[in-house]
Amino acid sequence: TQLGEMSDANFPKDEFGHVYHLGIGPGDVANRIIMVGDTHRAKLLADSIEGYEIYSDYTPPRLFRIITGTYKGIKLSIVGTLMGIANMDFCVREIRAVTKGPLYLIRLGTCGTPSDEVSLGDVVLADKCVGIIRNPNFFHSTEEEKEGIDPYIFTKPVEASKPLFSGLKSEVELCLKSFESISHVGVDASADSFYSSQGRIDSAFDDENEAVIGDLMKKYPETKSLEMESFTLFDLATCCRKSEIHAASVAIVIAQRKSGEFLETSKKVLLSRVLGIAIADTLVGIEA
Ligand code: R1P
Ligand code: URA
Repeated sequence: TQLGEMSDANFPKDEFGHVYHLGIGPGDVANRIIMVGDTHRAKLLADSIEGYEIYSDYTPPRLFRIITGTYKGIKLSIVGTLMGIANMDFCVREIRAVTKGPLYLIRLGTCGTPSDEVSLGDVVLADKCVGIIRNPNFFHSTEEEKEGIDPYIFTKPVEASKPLFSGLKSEVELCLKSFESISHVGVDASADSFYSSQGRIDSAFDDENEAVIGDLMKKYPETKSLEMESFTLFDLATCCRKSEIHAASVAIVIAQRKSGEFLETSKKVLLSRVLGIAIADTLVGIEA
């Protein structure tokens, strides 16, 4: 893709309709999309979904990755979104800007779990998401001002698209039948940091985060996953005014925060491949 000169400071596009950060234009991305944070996982899925015929694989200068092809005769994209709130925001808004009609977005992520009911290598399907935000006003206040200000803000929950969630749940349960892994339904908490707002202790920074996971579990006892993008995806999907966006999310548990264990890479890769196929089947199974 050759990007031209951008115009319009409000929503920059070039003369071909390419958007500024993803570098894609009309026709370059499908309305059914698998979203992953890791661009190598995007390629791994594209290579693992048998019968997926890739017709474009684009990495813009900002290093997102947009793979588009057909699966079972239906146009399907796999997008490497990179990590965090801002990157998911670029992806959802710029994909919305170059597509027409309903969008179906399913995120396949990795996550930590704060729950002792969930094991390494299990899978969490988010029926709703909350956000955890490190509150700068707390850290830049005097001791006196800090009274009544919380170091972390927990948002209200935002729900997954019900039909997409239930289709995804069936496909995920089916695909895990021959594995040790179990799928759980729960609240996903998407944090604005892998570290501070996920309760990781880092003596190099003033984070005041010893209580953040306990406070989260008090407020949302059904929390089963901790990651960094699904809340933004659900938030924007439900706030979209231009046609509908249906969003759902599933994550592989790679960090058990109570026991301190971390999943080995080969298991993460195997589960990614199997879940990628389950998500592709969910997306092409939708009657749009
Ligand atoms: C942090 O390691 C990253 O892993 C999780 C988090 O949401 C964050 O993006 O998801 P991905 O594996 O999809 O990137
Ligand atoms: N991704 C996260 O954001 N947190 C984890 O603990 C693991 C993956």
